[in-house]
Amino acid sequence: ISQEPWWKGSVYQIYPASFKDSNNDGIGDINGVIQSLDYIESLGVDILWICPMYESPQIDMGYDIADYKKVYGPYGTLEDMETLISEVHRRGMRIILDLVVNHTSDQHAWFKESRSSKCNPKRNWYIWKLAKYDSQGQRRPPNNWRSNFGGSAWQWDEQTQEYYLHLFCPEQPDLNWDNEQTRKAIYADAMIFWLQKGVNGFRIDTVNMYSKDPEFPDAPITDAAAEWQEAGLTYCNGPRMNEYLSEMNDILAPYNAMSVGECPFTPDRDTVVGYVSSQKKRLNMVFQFDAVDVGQGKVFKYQTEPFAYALRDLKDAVSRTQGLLCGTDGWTTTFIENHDQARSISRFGDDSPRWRERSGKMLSLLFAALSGTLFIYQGQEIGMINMPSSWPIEEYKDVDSCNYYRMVAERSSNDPQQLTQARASLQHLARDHARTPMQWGPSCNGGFTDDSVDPWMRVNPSTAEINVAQQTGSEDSVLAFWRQMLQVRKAHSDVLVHGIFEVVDAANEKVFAFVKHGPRSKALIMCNFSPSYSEMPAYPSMGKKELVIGNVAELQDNGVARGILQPWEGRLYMLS
Ligand code: TEU
Ligand code: CA
Repeated sequence: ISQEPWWKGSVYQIYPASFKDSNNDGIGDINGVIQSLDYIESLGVDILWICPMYESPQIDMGYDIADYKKVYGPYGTLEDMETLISEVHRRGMRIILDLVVNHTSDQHAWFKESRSSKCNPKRNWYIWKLAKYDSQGQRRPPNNWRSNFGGSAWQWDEQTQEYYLHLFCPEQPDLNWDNEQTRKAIYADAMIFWLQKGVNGFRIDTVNMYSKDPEFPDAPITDAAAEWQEAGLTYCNGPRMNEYLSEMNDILAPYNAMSVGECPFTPDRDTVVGYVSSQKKRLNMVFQFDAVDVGQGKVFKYQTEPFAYALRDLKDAVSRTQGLLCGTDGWTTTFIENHDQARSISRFGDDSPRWRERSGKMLSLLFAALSGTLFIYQGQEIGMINMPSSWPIEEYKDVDSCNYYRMVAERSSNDPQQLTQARASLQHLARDHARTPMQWGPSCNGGFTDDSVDPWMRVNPSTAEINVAQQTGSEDSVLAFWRQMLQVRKAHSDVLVHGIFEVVDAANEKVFAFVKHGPRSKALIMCNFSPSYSEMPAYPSMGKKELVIGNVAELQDNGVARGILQPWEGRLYMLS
């Protein structure tokens, strides 16, 4: 298996602002990552993914880049990045960066030029359009698209009297990929500059948004009461996507670099297969949103009450992304957390003190038994959970959360009941839950920064019980389980990393069971998504059945003989 491409290994994702503050200014930094490399290596991961650490006004936590070739001051310097790259390599691991090139910051020199006048040579580097006028003569944007962070996706520019497109914040203007000069500049600054410094590839932000339909058509109306419509299906996967991805691949290939593209709003399997097929040479793999979208609202992701979801939906989501390996030459990914998602234990497990460890281990067992490249998000390996419900709304810092809350306030004229509901939705799903500082130890700032300092986001008080220091010394911690699970994954990679997924007893509302088919053997995985005892689904297996790993100690297990799973129990058997 050693001739396998290295990018089929496991990835650990780092959010620099919240990982480790090495100089006690309350903000995580590159040095903090360097200091933690032994810890990261000890998990058994192969690749580090560093979220944006570039120069940025931080309107969207660095996904608004002002200079691709500079490092954001509070995070460190270019030299720190060079040290990080070589220290990662010295440990036999690889490092990938976030490539955010659908948009820049409005503070990027390119945009400053572009907006300065209609005849500036960079005018065409962004997407500028004339206003429309309605029957009353009112100025209107070119179409009805809603931005990902709420409001119109078009911003009026007084100086030059045109609108520019921003699929995210107004401070994140979309680049015009149809302009070849722009693409060349993107490749030079954002890709080649870093590849030459030794980075091993990129996680590519919103990769399927680069090419837009040149007609910029209105999106279908899904929310009749609203002015702006959800438009993802309209603006994603435009006509020149494949061309652009091939071009990017030509940049990456000489460096043997990895590419994983974020691919929201793509229900069509053939489109995805086209992106990840190895023979087509576009992307190595993509992140599909199927699993992390389970339980989110259809019109607004936060509008979901009640917060229940059907286990069937999670099974279907996993089946779809795992299915990319069936009958194709493509590759896939497996993950349930990242910096844009609330904590998985709080969403899909049970974050009460009684069950959080066990349900966290069960989720680890499930997602690390799936095929594709595995992504683990910082803090997931110790079972971090959502922020406490007692925290006031002021503790939410994410632009998406803040915009959503403000929208509800405006729409309802501050109706207390609706505000309470919005608050509850954010408590369940906000991106902020992934962004509270990493919990290294039990002290009040969790060892992320000195206790005398005010960290940029408040440390989750659960750090008293959920932290690296405590779990490092314990054999049955969530951390120990993840390490073990990563070993199991490596030892049985033909089945767990490469195997073909088959769901068992799909209709079962409590147990998520599946088989992974490898060339020589099979694995059977069973996870009880409920706080009560559940029967193991029947799976006819002739030969030997060996329990490889489970999250309930054998000794206290008296149910197995009767075919019973304990609350939140997960088991992985090898069948031969
Ligand atoms: O996310 C893009 C994306 O499609 C969404 O999941 C987005 O997080 C969601 O619509 C917001 O609620 C990427 C990054 O991962 C995210 O952090 C950035 O904010 C975004 O792109 C813009 O660069
Ligand atoms: Ca710092």
